[in-house]
Amino acid sequence: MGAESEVSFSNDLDGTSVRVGIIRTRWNDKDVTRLVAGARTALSECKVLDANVFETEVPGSFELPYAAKLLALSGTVDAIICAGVLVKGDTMHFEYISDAVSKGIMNVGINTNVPIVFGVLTCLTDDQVKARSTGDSNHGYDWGKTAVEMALLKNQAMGVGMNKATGMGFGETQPVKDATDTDTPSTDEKKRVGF
Ligand code: RBF
Repeated sequence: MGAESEVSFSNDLDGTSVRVGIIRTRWNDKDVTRLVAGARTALSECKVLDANVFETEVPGSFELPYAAKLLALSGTVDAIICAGVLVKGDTMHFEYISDAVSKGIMNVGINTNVPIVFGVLTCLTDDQVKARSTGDSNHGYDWGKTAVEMALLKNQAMGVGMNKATGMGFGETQPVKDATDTDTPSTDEKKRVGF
């Protein structure tokens, strides 16, 4: 069940040890419910346990970033999906909210170091909403896969669950060399990207 974006995901995403938070809006309830169901399908395909999925709700999309921040700071989840649907009306409301919510969600992820999935459809018409939240083009499915992929990426980068010195970086931690060490780095070492 891929979404219209046709982004591909590895079949090996293993969410066995991943905890996911879903924050969903009550605005556009039926559409958001379908999107969340799509996300949950993807999570269970990735072997995320039901017991490791925490779901809560907020009134509208504008409330998503704040609730995501609280959940991220709680330290209880490895990734968060913010799910909502914004539909353009007759005023500028849509533009302001869409802009604030997308930036707010991005900020929460960057500032709390918890991956946050932007699961908010910003549509001009109800038909556009349906086309992105039903059947084989349910974007919620991709959001579920994205949450697992980003949780695993973060845990790998932070060295979670690895029996080694942890650090902010991908790959193994390397000992610091002193000035007398003239060894040429191995090819493996050169390839490593660390922060
Ligand atoms: N919230 C949504 O999640 N989707 C919408 O399409 C939506 N449209 C709104 C339109 C108007 C005119 C107003 C006043 C609010 C709307 N909201 C919508 C709610 C908004 O995200 C938020 O919950 C409220 O503004 C309270 O902070």
